[in-house]
Amino acid sequence: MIKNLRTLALALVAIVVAGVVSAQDLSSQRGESQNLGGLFGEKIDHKGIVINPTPQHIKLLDESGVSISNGIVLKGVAKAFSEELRFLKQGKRGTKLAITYDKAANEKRGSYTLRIDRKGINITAGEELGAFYAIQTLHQIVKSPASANGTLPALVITDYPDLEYRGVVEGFYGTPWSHEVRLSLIDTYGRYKMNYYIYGPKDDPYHSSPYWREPYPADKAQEIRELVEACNKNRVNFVWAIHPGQDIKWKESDIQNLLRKFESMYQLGVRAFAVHFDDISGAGTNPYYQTELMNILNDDFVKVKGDVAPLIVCPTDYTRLWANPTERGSLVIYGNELNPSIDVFWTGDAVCSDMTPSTMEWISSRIKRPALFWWNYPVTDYARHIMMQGPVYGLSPILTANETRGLVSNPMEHGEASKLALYSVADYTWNTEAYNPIDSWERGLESLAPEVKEAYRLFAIHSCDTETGYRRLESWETTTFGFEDYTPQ
Ligand code: LOG
Repeated sequence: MIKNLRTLALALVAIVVAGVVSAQDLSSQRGESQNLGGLFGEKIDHKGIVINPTPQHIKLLDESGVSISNGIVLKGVAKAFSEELRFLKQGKRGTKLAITYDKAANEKRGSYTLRIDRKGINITAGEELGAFYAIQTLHQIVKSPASANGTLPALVITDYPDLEYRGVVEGFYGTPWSHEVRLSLIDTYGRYKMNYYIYGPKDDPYHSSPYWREPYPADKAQEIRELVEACNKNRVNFVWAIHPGQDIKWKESDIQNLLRKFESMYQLGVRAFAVHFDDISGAGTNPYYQTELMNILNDDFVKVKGDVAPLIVCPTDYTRLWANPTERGSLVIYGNELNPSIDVFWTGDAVCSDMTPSTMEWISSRIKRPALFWWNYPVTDYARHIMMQGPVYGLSPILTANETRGLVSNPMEHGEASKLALYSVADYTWNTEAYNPIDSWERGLESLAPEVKEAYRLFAIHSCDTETGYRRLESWETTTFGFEDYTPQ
């Protein structure tokens, strides 16, 4: 009887799962790379000072630490950051915290120096953004085990981001994130110095067909307004993307429709835009028309407004899997026609694949600029029964801003459960050379679930692989049931 009930329950689950998958079955496009190797790194002893993303340089000073038990006194421009510094007790007595701007120190946008010594806490930054990043670092030092007794370790951190784009593209099929989850994620981006949130959920009908021409209804418009505000607070660029290619008419009327839609988004506070031509068929795929449209949007919108960021475009040929490699291919046409200020997405040798020097070289030489990597990880819209909790790996540690504009991760429709992967995406994009997948993963588990880290880790280590397409190493500490013995059904 019990067995029958169990069989019935399993059958019901199977029906539900089958229903979900067939709603948007992407498995046919998964005849691609089967990567398993490449996971490296080991857990490091951070001596009680845990900072994510990993700073470029940390020097411990040979002196006693700085007490914050009596609170801190904000000096000079630091007063403007009292809200961001609310994790510290602020008053008229205590340790001094000063922020100084030094334009010469701004070779890389967002650079800063944080010095904690007997004179107090001193932040030097090229500009406001660097000061914000220094405060995120300080916050993590305050929460680190080494500071548990109310005394911060004496140290100097000199830091800056390696890549320009560090963030997220909400670009998956399936239920778009809820407003609450988006707001919570945006705070996470701020905490880990990620600076881009590209909004492009495939199943938002006002982003894609059939309603991309229409303005958002009032309640949804209000939500977008709030997302922009939350991003501004967290120094994240909110990029609103449109996906018009399936039914676009290459006529003046649709150019006007696009400009009108952009204007309505501008009114909601949006100051950065992208156009996605992925996953379409028919007339919309024409690379001459695509690039001409982008140039018009650049001339008639971006330049006219004056306060809008450079555009981003996702070509239809966004992967080497089907891109025509020749001089007559669409990517060379992009290279010749597209205004050089416009950034171009690339997903690599396959739809879901590693970011390697060779794939970046392949695309950049055609589009005549470094590409922006759209990383299809930890997205699971092609394997919806999986919860991706493994280490983030497959991202080359030798890539620099010369070879790529940066990387945005396309996460799972489960926003909260994507935070573990995003923790490490932030780590990699800030400091590519120091990136240590295993250590980053261990820190991520600890920071997300400090009270139940071991239980979370046990679950996570056995919940990594997609079982199809972009394979990921799983259960690697298990000796009784080796990964290589597993055969996907
Ligand atoms: C879509 C994306 C989807 C992803 C993973 C791009 C540029 N577009 O094959 O929306 O989440 O694959 O299934 C895609 O990757 N197309």
